[in-house]
Amino acid sequence: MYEKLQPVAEDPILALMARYRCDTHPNKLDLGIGVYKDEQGKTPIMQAVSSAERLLLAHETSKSYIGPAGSEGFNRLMAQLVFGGDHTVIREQRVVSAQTPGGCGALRIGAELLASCSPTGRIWVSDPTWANHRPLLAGAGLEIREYPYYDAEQRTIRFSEMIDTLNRAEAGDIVLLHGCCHNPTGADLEPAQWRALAELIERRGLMPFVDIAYQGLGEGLDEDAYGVRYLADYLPEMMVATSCSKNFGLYRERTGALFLIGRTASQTERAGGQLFSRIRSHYSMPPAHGGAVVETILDDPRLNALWMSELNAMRERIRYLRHQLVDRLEHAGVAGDFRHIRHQRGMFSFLGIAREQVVALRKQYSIYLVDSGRFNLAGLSNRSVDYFVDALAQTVGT
Ligand code: PLP
Ligand code: TYF
Repeated sequence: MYEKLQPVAEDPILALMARYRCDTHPNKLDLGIGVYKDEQGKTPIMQAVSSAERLLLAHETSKSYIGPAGSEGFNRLMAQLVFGGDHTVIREQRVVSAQTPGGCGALRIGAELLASCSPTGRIWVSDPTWANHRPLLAGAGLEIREYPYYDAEQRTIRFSEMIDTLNRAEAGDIVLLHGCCHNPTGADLEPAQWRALAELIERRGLMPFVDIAYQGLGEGLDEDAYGVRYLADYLPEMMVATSCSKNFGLYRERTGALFLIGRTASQTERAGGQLFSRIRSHYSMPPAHGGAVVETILDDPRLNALWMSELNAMRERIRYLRHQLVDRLEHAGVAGDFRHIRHQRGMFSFLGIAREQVVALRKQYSIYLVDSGRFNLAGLSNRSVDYFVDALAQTVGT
């Protein structure tokens, strides 16, 4: 039976990670996959996470099933983290939460439910967007359309073109938005742009689906949630996918959450039933461990403070590296305009170099970036930034 199956293209980002692991160059540099690294190039377990795991090991009493929604405590605390403790949607009981296997699980289940109720079955995604959005959303049966987002020449958001395109979307169409730290561009909407977008979404009868996978890694936990909180305030309905992979460093534990917001408490509850039914038919229920770690941290003032200080340190290191890199590129006189890297947010920016130059960096210097020229700032260190700048000077010229 399997002989009928055709070979399939690998996930380009995961493939890059595998190639990096096999590379033996002493100065090899992984700026590909979006994983945080420290000054030593390691992705450490956060101390708050290790402490929570020790507590769980000492006090956990059962591994029995928990149910399709996952842990009630995790869901409550995550809704507070994303929306803010006293948000209207929480007070009015207009949010149903589900613990999911990572942000990917949340995106897929959200898409499954939306595909069954959107009258058009269409979703608009930014051009460009995270490559994984396509299989996750189209796999659920949604038809994908693109709205203009990033101007690679000007290194700015094409906001008026984005608005013009979405103004032509049909009522019932879904719009996927990156809550913060846009992947792959690093270019985020400003508060005034979120407000204009909310007005458009309401006027056109569109359904927002916000993917917020990097809360706390841009400007701060509250600042990064401005857009998602504003939309939740302004609009009657929406869907939100979040992830604990980056801000809790729980990547392989597959920990995330999906939030469904409805018009009224009773409608939300009914839609939630449908959501849990989709979960049952996909994977029955989420893995427990990552969610238990997050719940333990968010529920304990001491661990919560430790986690926030670790998260702040990660964010500040990325911001420092953004400035370090641009300072050194400018000092070395590397050809090109890199100023956008200073003020963009999160792990990623585009370098703005050609694909051949990306390939040359990989072949000649063992420096790994995604073919588009997207690179992960958190993969750099004080030590490696000079190697990177020298390699760029050789590859693109001065
Ligand atoms: N959404 C975006 C834009 C991402 O970059 C990621 C991943 O890193 C995710 C969602 C979800 O990731 P995970 O499934 O590992 O939580
Ligand atoms: O864009 C990235 O690098 C991260 C990590 O299939 C990632 O979002 C990449 C590919 C993938 C899952 C996670």
